[in-house]
Amino acid sequence: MKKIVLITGATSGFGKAIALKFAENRHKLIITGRRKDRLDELQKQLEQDFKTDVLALCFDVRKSADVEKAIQSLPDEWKAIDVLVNNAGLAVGMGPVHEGVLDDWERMIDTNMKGLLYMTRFVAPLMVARKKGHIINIGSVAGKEVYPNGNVYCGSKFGVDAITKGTRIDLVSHNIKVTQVSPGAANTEFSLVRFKGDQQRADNVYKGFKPLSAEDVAEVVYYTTTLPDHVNIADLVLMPTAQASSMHFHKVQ
Ligand code: NDP
Ligand code: 8X3
Repeated sequence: MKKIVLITGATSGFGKAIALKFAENRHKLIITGRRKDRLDELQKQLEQDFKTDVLALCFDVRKSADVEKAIQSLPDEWKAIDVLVNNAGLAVGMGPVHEGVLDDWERMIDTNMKGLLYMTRFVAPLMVARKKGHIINIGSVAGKEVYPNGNVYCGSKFGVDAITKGTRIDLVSHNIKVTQVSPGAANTEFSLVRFKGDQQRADNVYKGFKPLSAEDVAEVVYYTTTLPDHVNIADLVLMPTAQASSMHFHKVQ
């Protein structure tokens, strides 16, 4: 059955790969992000390569009024969202808490926690009304174990972990699946964003081992949507084989 799948942060990394994976399987897609040029390009690619219906919505998940407007603007036939992938997120900076940059903290908390909450707040009622749906939150190993200098990013992902559990409890009586997928190190634009455009520093993160790819994560996210109605993956942690915890890597230089 064709599903309507809404993916936040589809302009890059996991979100883009998840969009491609669902399109490959002929589902209808609502792709979102802030970079309109990338959204337009992806929409064209998905429509051409997979002949699937795609709707692109350009907005910032940190702005609750814009999130509400975007969801309200959906034509009725697109409001029957089957799967919401709350993927948009970022790390900004990395350093000890006493030297923390307040603006970096705001961006992480506002995007990773509040943005995810706004999306859920405006999409979940549509699912509740239909008595079906699946919300997939992208957490992180950083939401399972804190690592040095990761303080606020880790905190925001521990927040995602708690919000996912709470959402699952609140929506269980409405027949809505709530899943968290928590990846380890994956080579996307994540580190480039974290290190504010320093490509060399970003590349160093993935030196000496084979990180996850965006496609690896997309494969797992897609898998969680292929199970029978009565089966829900509550929490799934995936890491590169060369990673054992948020701090332990087997690197060969
Ligand atoms: P990328 O930087 O490649 O992608 C991040 C996406 O989030 C982009 O599409 C970006 O779109 C979107 N985004 C960021 N801020 C906003 C915002 N305010 N409003 C709307 N969209 C936004 O990184 P990843 O694909 O790696 O990251 C995706 C998710 O996975 C994040 O939640 C991240 O924390 C998590 N994660 C990443 C891991 C990794 O090692 N890469 C591991 C574990 C979890 P745009 O800029 O166009 O708005
Ligand atoms: C991203 C993975 O380990 O860089 O969430 O925090 S990590």
